Amino acid sequence: MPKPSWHNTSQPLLFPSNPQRLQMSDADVWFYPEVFHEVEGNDIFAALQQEIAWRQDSATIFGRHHLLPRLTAWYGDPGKTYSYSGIRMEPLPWTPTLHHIKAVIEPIAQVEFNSVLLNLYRHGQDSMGWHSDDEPELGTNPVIGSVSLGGCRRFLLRHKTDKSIPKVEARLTNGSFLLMRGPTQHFWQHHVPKTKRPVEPRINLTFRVIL
Ligand SMILES: O=C(O)CCC(=O)C(=O)O
Ligand SMILES: [Mn+2]
Repeated sequence: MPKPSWHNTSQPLLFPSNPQRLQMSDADVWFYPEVFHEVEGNDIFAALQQEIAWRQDSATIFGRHHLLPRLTAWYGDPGKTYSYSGIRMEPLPWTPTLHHIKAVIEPIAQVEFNSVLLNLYRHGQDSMGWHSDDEPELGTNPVIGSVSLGGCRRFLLRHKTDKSIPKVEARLTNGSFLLMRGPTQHFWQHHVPKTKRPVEPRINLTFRVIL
């Protein structure tokens, strides 16, 4: 199988593990169930749990501070600052584990990422509210490369304006990779709901290109 060129971003994705294109209008979303095998996924999870400087941030909503229902961290190239919900994050330098993950997913995404937001969902009550990854520093059509490790959580997408379009659900399993690109962030929001089911902790990494 020919290797995709770094510059040929219009090509469909040629890489491993049975990619599935999610059936969504106004969007370009691909799911790769097993970019990392289960054992490697577990090892990477353990390494990240140790080596990442996890922080408990709070967001300010209507003047009140709320703890985010998850731990977060921001890593990337120097100067790639990221702001959301009133939180400004300076990047920490790439770790060897992050370098490894980045090297695996970049040929799939055909993009060179320069930063990553990490989320640690400690238990089923940790979550992520509805949002789009559409901050101005991500440019017009952001490419978001999302790696999931550890416990499996539901990931839901809903169209922003056409309420007749049903929600789309993916189960983000250990070692999986979800790629969102093209107009997706203009038209769709996504979230990770809380669950009462017992779930293992989960780490999600969303690799991004900050302009
Ligand atoms: O945990 C996930 O799968 C989603 C994370 C996410 O949407 C984000 O970091 O912007
Ligand atoms: Mn997001």
